[in-house]
Amino acid sequence: TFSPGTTLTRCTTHAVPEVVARQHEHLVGPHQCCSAVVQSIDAPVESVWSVVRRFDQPQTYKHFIRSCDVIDGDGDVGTVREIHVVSGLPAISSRERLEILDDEQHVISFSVVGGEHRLKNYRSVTTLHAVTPQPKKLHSSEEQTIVVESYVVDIPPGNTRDETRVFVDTIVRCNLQSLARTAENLAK
Ligand code: A9S
Repeated sequence: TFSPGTTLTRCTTHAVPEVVARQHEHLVGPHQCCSAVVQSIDAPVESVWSVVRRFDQPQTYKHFIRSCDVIDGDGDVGTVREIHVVSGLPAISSRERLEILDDEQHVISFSVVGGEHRLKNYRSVTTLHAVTPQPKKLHSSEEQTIVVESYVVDIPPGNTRDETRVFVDTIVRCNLQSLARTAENLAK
């Protein structure tokens, strides 16, 4: 995985606090690209986390996933799932390993370890951050969460860095917008 030209890259392009940026550093090889998507959600961090932490049920908010089976493990780090994808994407299935599940810091990370698709060596890190409400607005319904999701992936043969980023950013943005709707409805 270490090859000449591999750099430790901060994948957050947005201005995020130092503690957040540090969680989104990835080793990025010369034939890889990385990026990050930020989404704000009108729901408390624990509501959002209750959805995000379910490695066995990504289809709750990831609408490109048709089904998910746990192949190995019980939901802790090392658990492997196999997802099947809806039609219309250049993919059939993906095998994914849970790398980080931190219930205190609200961090989840998985890596792609197989499957029939073009995103080889995909790895993402998702972190949740509670937005401290203004003192006068101290109602639970007004608690907000910021989600930061960064990833690194091999640039597929025949594609450019930009094409890869546009493709993956679009999927991640769709997932996080759907996560926002899901968590906001839970909080109601
Ligand atoms: O599932 C995620 O969190 C993020 C992404 C980018 C997933 C991508 C994907 O599952 C498809 C949606 C099927 C698209 C994989 C691994 C490959 C694709 O081509």
